[in-house]
Amino acid sequence: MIDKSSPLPIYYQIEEQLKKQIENGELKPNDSLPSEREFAERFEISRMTVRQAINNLVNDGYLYRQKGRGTFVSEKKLEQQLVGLTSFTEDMKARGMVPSSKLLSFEIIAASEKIAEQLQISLHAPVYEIKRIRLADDVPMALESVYVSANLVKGLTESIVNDSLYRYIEEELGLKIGEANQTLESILASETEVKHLGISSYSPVLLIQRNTYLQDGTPLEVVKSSYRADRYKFTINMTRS
Ligand code: 16G
Repeated sequence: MIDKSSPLPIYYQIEEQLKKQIENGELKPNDSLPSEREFAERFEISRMTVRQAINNLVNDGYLYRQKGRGTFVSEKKLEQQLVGLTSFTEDMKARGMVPSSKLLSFEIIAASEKIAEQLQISLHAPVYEIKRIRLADDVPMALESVYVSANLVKGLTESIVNDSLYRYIEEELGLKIGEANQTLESILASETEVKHLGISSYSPVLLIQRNTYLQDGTPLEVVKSSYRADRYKFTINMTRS
């Protein structure tokens, strides 16, 4: 399986072979990999070469290591198109997964200067602060904090936000969601994110900040979400003008 006379480096050949096995399902999520020593013996190559291939695959997210247990195949990342303005519930249902939320906090607070400015409401006006863990098929995917004006999004309850906020806003309140601005950046997970997302310390997370507006331009929500970088991949389609 390894061609030592090929101009392609051996570590690269191993990487490509493992990737192929992961992509065609021969190796499944959470399958364990043979040890570096077994690999090296099987292919008659140095352990250094095996380590290089495995390190690259770990860095690219195909494999993960567990201290004292070995190396395993990662779950496939969810691909999320950055086009339509969709809700978490819609995104998960569209891929046949069951969305759910674990409510961490739900309260009315007085708008801080920053939130008041973004929602264009007066300082200390009532604002719902909703903190949820968003899960797909019972696996935590993101930690999300949403701020909406209590005078605009009236009558919110815990059971509504345990279901879908966008569904309530559109179907029950009849408000028309128009557009959103969003930024996406990579950060290191905080202790809270590590705890609630079940990821290891020092993992990266994808921080998304969204400001959503109604069709008439009224600011609707200010959102901060941390998505698991090991489970999410965002895709964008671009057209050259
Ligand atoms: C998504 C949105 C968030 C919105 C929520 C509504 C991002 C980064 N955030 O998580 O802005 O509040 O969906 O979801 O995409 P829901 O209708 O399922 O409650």
